[in-house]
Amino acid sequence: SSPHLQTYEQRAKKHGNPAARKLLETMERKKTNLSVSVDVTKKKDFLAIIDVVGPFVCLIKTHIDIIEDFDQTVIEHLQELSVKHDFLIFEDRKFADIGNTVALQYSSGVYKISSWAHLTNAHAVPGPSIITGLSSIGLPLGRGLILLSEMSSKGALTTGSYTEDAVRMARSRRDFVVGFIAQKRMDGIGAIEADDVTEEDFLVLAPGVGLDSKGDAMGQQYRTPREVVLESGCDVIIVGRGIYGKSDQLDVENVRKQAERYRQEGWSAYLERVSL
Ligand code: 5FU
Repeated sequence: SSPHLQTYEQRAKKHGNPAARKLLETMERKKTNLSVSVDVTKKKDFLAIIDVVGPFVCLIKTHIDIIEDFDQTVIEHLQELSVKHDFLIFEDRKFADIGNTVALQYSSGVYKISSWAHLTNAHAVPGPSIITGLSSIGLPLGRGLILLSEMSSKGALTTGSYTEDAVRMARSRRDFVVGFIAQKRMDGIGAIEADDVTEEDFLVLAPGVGLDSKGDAMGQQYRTPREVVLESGCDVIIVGRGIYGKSDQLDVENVRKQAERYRQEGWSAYLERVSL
C-alpha cells in the first residue's frame, strides 16, 4: 500500500537513508509530526523558542542566515537542544545553483550547514546536477535532501510538468533525496512505466499550515493540519507564526500552548489516516 497508509514506525524500518529513518523513528517515539519553523532574528529568541517547543516537535526548521547576532555558539546550543529534546534539524536553505557552487554553500562559509543540519532542501530548477553537488557533501555524513516540488505561496510556478520533473529527479536519487516540500503526496506523479515506484517512500513536508489564519499579506496561504495530513497525505506539518506569533512580543506560555495544540491536531489527523 502507499506509504502514507503505513505507520511512521513501519516506514522507519524500511527506509534506506539514515536521516529519514531517524526522523520517522523520532516521530513515532514522540508521537509528533510537527516541525516548528523558527523564523526570528535574535539568537536569544531563537534558542528560547526551541527550548519551549522542543518536547512537541520531531524537527526544528531553521533559516540560519536571518539571525543578526549569529556566532558559533548558536549552532552549539542548537545541537545541545536537539539532544535534550530529541529532535532533528532542517535548514531551509533552498539551494538553487550549479553543483559545484551548492557543494561549497552547503559545506563552507560562515554556516557550514552540512555539519549540523540533518536535512536541507533544494530547488529542482538547476536540474539533477544540484543533487550531485549536494550529495557529494551530504551523503558521506548521512544527511538527507528534500526537493521543493510545490510551494505554498500564491501564484507559485511549481506546478504541472515542473512538479513532475522534480519528482523524477528525486526518484533517480533515492539514496539522498528523502522527500518533498509539497502540499500533497507525490506518489505516482511523473512516473513512467520503467520506473520502479513500488518501493519508494518520500516524506512530504508541508509548510503553509495554520489554524487561525488563511494567509498573510505577502502571499502565504495556510491550510489546517487535518487538510494537509488527512486529506492530502502529507507527513510533517511545518508551522511558524501560528506557533510563535509576533516575534517582537514573545509570549513563552502561549508558544508552549500553541505547540501542544498543533502537535495534537497533526497527530490525530495521522492516526485517523493510518486507521482508514
Ligand atoms: F518552501 C516553502 C514554502 O513553499 N512555503 C513556506 O512557507 C517554505 N516555506 C517556509 O515555511 C517559509 O520560508 C517559512 O520559514 C515557513 C512558514 O512560516 P509561517 O510563519 O508558518 O508562514
